[in-house]
Amino acid sequence: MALKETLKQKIEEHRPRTTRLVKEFGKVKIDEVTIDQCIGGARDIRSLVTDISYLDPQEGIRFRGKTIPETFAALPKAPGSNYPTVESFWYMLLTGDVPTQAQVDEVVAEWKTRQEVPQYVFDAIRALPKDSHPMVMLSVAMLTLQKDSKFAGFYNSGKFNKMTAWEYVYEDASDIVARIPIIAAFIYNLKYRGDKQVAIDPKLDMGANFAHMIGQKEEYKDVARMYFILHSDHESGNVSAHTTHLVHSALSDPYYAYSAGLNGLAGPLHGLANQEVLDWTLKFQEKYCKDVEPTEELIKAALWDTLNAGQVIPGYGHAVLRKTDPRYTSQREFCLNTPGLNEYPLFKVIAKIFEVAPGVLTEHGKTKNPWPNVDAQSGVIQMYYGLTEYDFYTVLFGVGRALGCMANITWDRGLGYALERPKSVTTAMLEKWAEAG
Ligand code: NMX
Ligand code: MLT
Repeated sequence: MALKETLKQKIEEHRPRTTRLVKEFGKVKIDEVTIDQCIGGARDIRSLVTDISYLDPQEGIRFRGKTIPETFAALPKAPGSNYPTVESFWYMLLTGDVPTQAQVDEVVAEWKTRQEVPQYVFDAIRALPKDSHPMVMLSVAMLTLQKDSKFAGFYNSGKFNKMTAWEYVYEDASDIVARIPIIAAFIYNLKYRGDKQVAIDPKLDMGANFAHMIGQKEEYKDVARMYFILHSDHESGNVSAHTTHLVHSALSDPYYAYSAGLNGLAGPLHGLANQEVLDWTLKFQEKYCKDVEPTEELIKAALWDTLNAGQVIPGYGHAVLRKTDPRYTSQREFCLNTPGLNEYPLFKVIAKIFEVAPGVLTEHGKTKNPWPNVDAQSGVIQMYYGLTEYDFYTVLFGVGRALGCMANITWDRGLGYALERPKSVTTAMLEKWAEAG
């Protein structure tokens, strides 16, 4: 059965569960809200539902119930590779099932039919100032594509129907995940390779084709596959996924929704942290260890300099996680197991920071989680493979994150999730409740 048909069956099977919960158990309490949560970014309040992934504070992410090692082990591998294709992962995110090789081949073939990016998208990107941040270019590209949204077309057709609306989200979502690596490669080539554009290779899967289009070597194909899968989803409350969900809840189409999600990803406390990590580490190397090995003392001094200047240590801490991010561990293992990369001086610095930073952050005493997150380890791999333009790293994150955000809003529509509209209160109300205890 084709992916869309399987998904249709899954959504129809799932709908009665959601209906029953609302009708029969709608008033069962699952949480309560305190004043500090209300002022402090709604941290930990249980108020979103997704089955695509779940983040346990101690264990880290599970995609459709699978840990990262389980995910990589379960999915069919790309030809000649130890890593699965992004397409196979997309199938699993959407359906919850591990696809057969034949099902993967179908998705790879389906994406090929969706990959052609209209010329007006490239024209719009070219019209931007050349020194625009690449995340601006990616976000603008999403908005430029909006005029051809199939979901918006369905909404405006006068035949809009809540039961089938998800099918049009699926169409836009699939177009976005198939096209976003092509757009990202265009941006990369425009900004950093003197506009040397490379045509799609129709024989390659998504990750391999991205590597091909940005002029990368063979080994980078697995880096791209691993990177996009690891960055795909982190349950629903993170800024990019939540923004995408929120915007789509107004029935804004997937292009509007994901452009908004990307704008959130571009913040330094979220996806831009991968760029910040590289910037911080290279400046540290330049200032403290031009001709010497990075010692524990030097790293401690640099960390304290940053903290004393009132800044955060990029790549460390997390709103939910309370242990080392398994996405960090997975990428670290990739580094340790890759000859050359495991001896790369920048990897040694990153590894040394991992030894020192948690202690310093604990002594500093503010962060609830002194351990590294995904962004602390992703950039060094890119640098090693020659992708040195680190202001591009959040675009890579955005390509991966499209998978999770698009799978989520397809299901949002399938299950008819409501317009998101939490209630706000005033400070005076909080003060009154505070006095009343
Ligand atoms: N360095 C210094 N201080 C920190 C750090 C850090 N890495 N992490 C948290 N704190 C501070 C935080 O600023 C806050 O200070 P204050 O009370 O003065 O406002 C205090 O510790 C308590 O914060 P937490 O409750 O531990 O963290 P929160 O949930 O608010 O924020 C992050 C989570 C991820 C925004 C925060 O840890 C951070 O800023 N980390 C550095 C940026 C980063 O790596 N972001 C990427 C996250 C992953 N991603 O890809 O999105
Ligand atoms: C993410 O991948 O979205 C980040 O780790 C941030 C989060 O989960 O809040």
